[in-house]
Amino acid sequence: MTMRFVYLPLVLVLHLASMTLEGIAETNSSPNIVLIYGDDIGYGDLGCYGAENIPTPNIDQLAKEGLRFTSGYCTSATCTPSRYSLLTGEYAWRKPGTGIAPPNGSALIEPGRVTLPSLLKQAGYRTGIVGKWHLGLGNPPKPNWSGTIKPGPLEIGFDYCFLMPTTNDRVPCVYVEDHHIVGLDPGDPVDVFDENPDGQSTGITDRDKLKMNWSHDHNNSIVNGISRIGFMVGGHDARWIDEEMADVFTTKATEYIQRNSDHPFFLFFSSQDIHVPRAPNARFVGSTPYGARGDAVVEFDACVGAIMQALQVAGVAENTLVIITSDNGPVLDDGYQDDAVTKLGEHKPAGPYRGGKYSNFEGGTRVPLIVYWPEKVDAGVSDAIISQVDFPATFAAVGGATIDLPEGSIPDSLDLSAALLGKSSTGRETLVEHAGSLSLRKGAWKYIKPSQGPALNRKTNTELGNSRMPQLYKLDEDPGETKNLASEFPAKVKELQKSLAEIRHS
Ligand code: NG6
Ligand code: CA
Repeated sequence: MTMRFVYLPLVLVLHLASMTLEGIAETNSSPNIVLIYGDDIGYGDLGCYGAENIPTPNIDQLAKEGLRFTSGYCTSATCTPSRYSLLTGEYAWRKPGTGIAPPNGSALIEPGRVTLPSLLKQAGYRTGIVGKWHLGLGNPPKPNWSGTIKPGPLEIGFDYCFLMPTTNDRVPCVYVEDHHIVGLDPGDPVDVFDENPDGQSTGITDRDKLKMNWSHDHNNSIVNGISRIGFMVGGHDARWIDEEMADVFTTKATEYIQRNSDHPFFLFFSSQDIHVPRAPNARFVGSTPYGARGDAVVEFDACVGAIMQALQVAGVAENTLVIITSDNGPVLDDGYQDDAVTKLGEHKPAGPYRGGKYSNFEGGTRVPLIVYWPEKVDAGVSDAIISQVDFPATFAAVGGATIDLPEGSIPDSLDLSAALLGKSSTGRETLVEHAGSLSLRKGAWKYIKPSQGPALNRKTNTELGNSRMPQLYKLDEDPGETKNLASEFPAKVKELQKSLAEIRHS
């Protein structure tokens, strides 16, 4: 497949091809693209990013033979907005209502909109997602859980989905394949509520019977011995077993690869690891000194190994672009008592960075980013700044998408294919980071906009980076954001404030 451009009146033209990419398109049929997305995996959680005592041999191997980024970012310090940005190419903070989606949340991405999968579909790809969704399903007031669940991924460009609908700590605890709950007995329909509808036992009434105790919230319906956020009724035969989830997703991903190996495909493998409740399979329990949190990273690594194996078996490993990254930074106690805090020891989940999930500091959004494509990407380390909001334009370029974009499509997405594939060391000039406030990174400088939010998330013990005063940090000299230079460099503060305002209002 070759790269084609269609210039139509009244369409935005995405500037896709550098010479290098045209070269790729000439010599190569479109690569398969496999995006492996971790949940809450921090910058410092993988061996190749400095973690000790967490064996991640599969990922480390890809990092060694591929390209490892030091400035790869998700757009936001929580899941739903990061995923929204990744799929739409629009910074989520532009769109109200894209915060953490509740159990009954409706579809957040409008059907028919140009998205990462729709662009690849247009380029002739088959497009599938396996794993966590958390971008809402159905129309208001709530998804038709026991009927046809739509709109969802299939209405925004995926042609196959096998989903965990929200998060593993939220109901409903069932899998959804295409438009239906898997294994649902029609005589035992599923429904989901904010309030306890039937006086069922909960994490509060039956706390002593739980297999994993909660620490805050997470004390509603009990499924598989673990209490969750929200109440579900029905679907007893369809309920998942947390300890099997990674295997279920890996099997579905492997089958997807096998089914589509004769055709270019895009697979979004969206793992539940290492989000709470962390319940890795018994095979991984005890494989790190850090309890379930460390063991879940090892499980994630094993999923990566299984997917690479499936690509080998299908005979497509050489011409598949594999990207590994995460949806937000790390957190220890996110609602369950699972030893993540007590067994932390010397481990630094965010590496050298401050804060973590929910934080404006770098720990919130600077995440691992590894790119592996044996045919095209040389081994190395890149300091180019790349955001996941760039994935739609970038993957479209790699996949040779015909670009026919209605105005306003993927508005914040830059084609950084040359940087992603290691042909250029130049990434984004400016990057907006999103947590409680907004921050702007420009080169080594980072400005955090003043906000009224608390400095500390007391539940998770995360430094949030909120301050009523402007903050300015020089990340090359002070990666840990310890020294606020705002009063020393007022002109730099002004410059970054102006850039941020321009981007916000563009
Ligand atoms: C928060 C939950 C947290 C986690 C998060 C979503 C509370 C107090 N905390 O609201 O446990 O579920 O939502 O995580 O309920 S994310 O990675 O999907 O964004
Ligand atoms: Ca997450």
